[in-house]
Amino acid sequence: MLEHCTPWPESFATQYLRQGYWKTESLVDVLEARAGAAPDRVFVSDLRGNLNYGKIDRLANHIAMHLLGLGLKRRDIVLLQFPNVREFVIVFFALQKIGVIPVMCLPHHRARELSYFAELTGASAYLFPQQHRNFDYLPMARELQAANPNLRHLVALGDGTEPGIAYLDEWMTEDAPVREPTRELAAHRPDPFEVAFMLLSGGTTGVPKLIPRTHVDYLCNASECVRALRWDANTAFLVALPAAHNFPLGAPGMLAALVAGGRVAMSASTEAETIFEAVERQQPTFLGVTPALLISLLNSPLREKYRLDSLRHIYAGGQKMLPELVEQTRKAWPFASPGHAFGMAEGLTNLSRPDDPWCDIVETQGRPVSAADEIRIVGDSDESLPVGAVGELITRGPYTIRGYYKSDTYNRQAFTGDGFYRTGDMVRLHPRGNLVVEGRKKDVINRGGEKISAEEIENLILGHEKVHMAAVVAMPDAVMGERSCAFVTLRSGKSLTLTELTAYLEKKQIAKFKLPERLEVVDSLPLSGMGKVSKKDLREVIAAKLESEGMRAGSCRN
Ligand code: J2J
Repeated sequence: MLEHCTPWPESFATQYLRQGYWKTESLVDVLEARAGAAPDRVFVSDLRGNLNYGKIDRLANHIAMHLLGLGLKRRDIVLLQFPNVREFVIVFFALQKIGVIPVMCLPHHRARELSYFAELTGASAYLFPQQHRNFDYLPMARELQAANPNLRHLVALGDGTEPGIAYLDEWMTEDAPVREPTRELAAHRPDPFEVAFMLLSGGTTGVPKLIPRTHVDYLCNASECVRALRWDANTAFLVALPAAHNFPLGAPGMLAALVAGGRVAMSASTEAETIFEAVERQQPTFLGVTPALLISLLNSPLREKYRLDSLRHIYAGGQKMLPELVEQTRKAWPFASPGHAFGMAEGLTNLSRPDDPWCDIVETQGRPVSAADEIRIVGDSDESLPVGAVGELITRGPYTIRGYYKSDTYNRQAFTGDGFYRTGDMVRLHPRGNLVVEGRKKDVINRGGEKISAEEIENLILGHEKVHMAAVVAMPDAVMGERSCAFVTLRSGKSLTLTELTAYLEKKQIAKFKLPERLEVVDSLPLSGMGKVSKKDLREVIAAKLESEGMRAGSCRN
C-alpha cells in the first residue's frame, strides 16, 4: 500500500478475501468487464447526450495514454477538481487505468486548501475546470504551481492556448493519433489492493485530512450498497451533489451504478431547475441529495413544470433528514420513496432499505450496508452502552479505513487501539436494528451537509490583529440545518464587523461555505469546568438570540 497509509491487519485482509467481501479486482477491471459484456449500454448521460460503456472505456484508455505521455505513472498523486461533467468520469477512469491516485477535490476548494493537499501529497499534476460558478481557476492554477514546484502539470477542461497548460478537449477526440492503447496500458494496470483515490474528510482538525480508499475496499462499499438497495442494470443514479463527494461517487453513486451495470445521469449544478431538467430529460431512477437541497427542491415553484416521475427513490444524506421532511417528500412525489444515507468518506455507509417499514424510514437513518461492518455504541471510556442508549458510534469493517494519510499522531486519537474508527456521531440503536443519529461529539458545523471544522476557522480568525479569542459554533437554520456563527473577544479598544471579518477570511482563499455567517462580539467567552471554552453554552446563547429575534420579527409583522 502507498506509503503513509495504514493497511488492514493481515488477519482481517485474509478474512475479507476469504469471505468474498474483497475481490482481487480493480475499478479498471470492473469498467472493462462492463464494457466487454455490454459495450452499447449507456453508462453516462448528460444534457449533451449519452456515452456508452464501450465509449467511456475507449476514451479513458485514450486519455490515459496522454497522461502517460505527460510522464505520470503508477502511484503518482494528482489533484482532480472537476465539476459534474462527463469528463469527470472519463478522466477519473483514465487515472485509474495507469494507477495514478487522484485527490478528490471539490469545486469550491480554493488556493489554501489545494495548496495544502499539493504540499502534503507532493502531487505532480492539477486537473481543473477553467471556469465554474463564476470563478476563474486558471490564475489559481498558476499560483498553485508557483507555490508548489512538484506540481509539474496543469490540465484544464475545455480548450485554449495558454502556454504550459494541457487542454483536455485536444485529448478527447478518439481519432487523434495515439499509439494503440490497450497493449501499452496493460503494463500500467493498478494493483487492486493499492489506493485508488483519496477522499477529503469532513474534518474536525485544523486542516482537512486525506482518506485513502483502495480498489478492493471501495468496490466492496459500492457492491454492498448495490445489494442493500437492490440496484440493477436498470438503475440510473442522478449525480446532483458534487461528483467527487463520497455519496455521489459511490456510496451509493457512480461507482455503485458501475457495479450494477447501470447508468449515471449528471446534473451540472445543484440549482433546482438544473436538477429538474436533468430528471425530466435523463430519466434517472435514483436521486441522492442533502436534506438542504431536498428542501430547496420542495420549495421551488418550478417543481410543477417538470416531469419527475422516473424517480423511484430519493435518498438524503450528509446531515439528518428530519421526519417532517421525509413525510413532505413522499407527499410531494408519491412515485418515489424517500430514504436516508448516513455515510462517511472514511467508510461505513448506513442506508434505509427499500422494504423497511415506513416508520423506520421516517424515524431512523438506516443501518450498515454490509454484514461485515462492525459497529459499537460506546461511552466516554469506550465501554459498550446498553441497547437504546445514546453513545458514540465507532466502526471497523472491510471498507472503513484504518488510518488517514500521513497522520500518525491524529490517527491514534481518531481510531481505537483495535482499529475502530471514531465517527464522532452520537447515535442510538432503534429496537429493530437501525441507527438513529442523535447528535455529534466532534467539533464541526454541518452546513447543509458541508462540514466546517471549527478549529480550522478559529485558527484563521485568531490571525486577525483585532481578535483576542475566537470560538466558532453552529447556529440552527431551517434550511441548512446549521450555519456557523463566530464568537470573538477583541483586543482592547477595537471593534470588528462581520463584513470586515469576511473580507479578511476571503483573503485567506478558503472555500466560501466555511465563512462564518454571523459575528457575535462578546466581552468574554464562557468556560466549562475544565477551563475550556464551552461551545455548548455558546450554541445555547446564539440559538436563544435567534429565537428572540425571530419572535421580535414576528411581532413586528403582526
Ligand atoms: C446525520 N448525519 C449524517 C445523516 C452524514 C452518504 C451520505 C453522506 C455522506 C457524508 C457519505 C448523515 N444523518 N444521514 O459519505 O456515502 C454526517 C455524520 C458523518 C459525516 C460524514 C455518504 N450523513 N452525516 O456526509 O464524509 O456526522 O460523508 O460522520 O461528508 O456527516 O460526512 P462526509
